[in-house]
Amino acid sequence: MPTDKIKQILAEISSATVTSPDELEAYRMRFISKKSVVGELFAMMRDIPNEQKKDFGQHINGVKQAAEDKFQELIQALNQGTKKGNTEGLDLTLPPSNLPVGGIHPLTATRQRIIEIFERIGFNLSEGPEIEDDWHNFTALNFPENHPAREMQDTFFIEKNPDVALRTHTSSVQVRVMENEKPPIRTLSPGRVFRNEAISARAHCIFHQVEGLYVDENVSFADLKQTLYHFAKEMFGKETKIRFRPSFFPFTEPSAEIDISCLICGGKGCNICKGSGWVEIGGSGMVDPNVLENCGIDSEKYTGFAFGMGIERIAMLKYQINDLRLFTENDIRFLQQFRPLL
Ligand code: 2U9
Repeated sequence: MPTDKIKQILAEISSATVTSPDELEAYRMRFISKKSVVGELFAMMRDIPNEQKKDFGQHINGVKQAAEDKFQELIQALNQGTKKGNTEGLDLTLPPSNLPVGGIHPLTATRQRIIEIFERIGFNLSEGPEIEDDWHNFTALNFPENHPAREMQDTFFIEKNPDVALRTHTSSVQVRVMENEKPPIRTLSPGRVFRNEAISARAHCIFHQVEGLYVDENVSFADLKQTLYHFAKEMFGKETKIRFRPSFFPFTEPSAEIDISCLICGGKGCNICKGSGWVEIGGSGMVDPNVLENCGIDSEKYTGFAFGMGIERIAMLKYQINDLRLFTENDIRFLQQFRPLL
């Protein structure tokens, strides 16, 4: 019987002390865990002659008990030490290690950058309700009575009431600004909008828009072009070019879609811009005089330009994201890519 080994382990157990959780864990590993020295004693059992097995068994059970009793004693001593303020070796000024660091969501970062760019050239921010009435979402904006956007399949109406709907654009916020303020008006309205669409890689029923409005005397299409050119260069880089394609919206006349030169190929043509060298970032135009009048602004004296962009679209171009659903799925593998580098 390995009596010497047993004696030596018992002596080690009885003299053990710990001053930190790490030392307590080291004790547990040496005397309690499966791979401990006590575990090794149990493994020796099979080589002990049968007539000594009972005696040896009693001895090693005693060692096991002593190891466990001592373990409880050490836990208590360690707790007591901490309660009494025994902080020796503990540096409370050290920063915590391995704290998980979050990142800014790409939509938030994009919205913030857009706001920053327009605020620096004199636009203020305006907010308004997400649940809107027909006047602010459609009628004031010159939508004809029979416009398809007013249909149930395009707009979320609340309790089937045709006068209460989730706003389909943030232009409704700017109608409210024009109703309540006198020109000059230079305002930016970012916010959530809702359209009754099937969710796919390119469309969602809830998305984010930012719309801009500038109303004053002598505001011209040249001002619109220069403002959006400035935005494009600030947002996407100095070399970015911009072009306008004629379009139609009920609330602007003339209207134009805004393209920027492709960020990937610089305009040469690639699969992102489908070979055209241009990618669309939003729409714009001169505010229709009917809209100014609907909001109590004299269209003989004042003119204005307006523009709208999808924030998701801008973020997708900026960060080369190819599926809109990634923004809302909260997949940590996607979000982690926007963590700050430490
Ligand atoms: C007022 C008058 C006019 C805002 C404008 C657009 C053109 C436009 C789309 C871009 C992509 C919406 O998110 S999107 O689907 N927007 O094309 N928006 S002009 O015009 C206004 C706004 C307010 C009072």
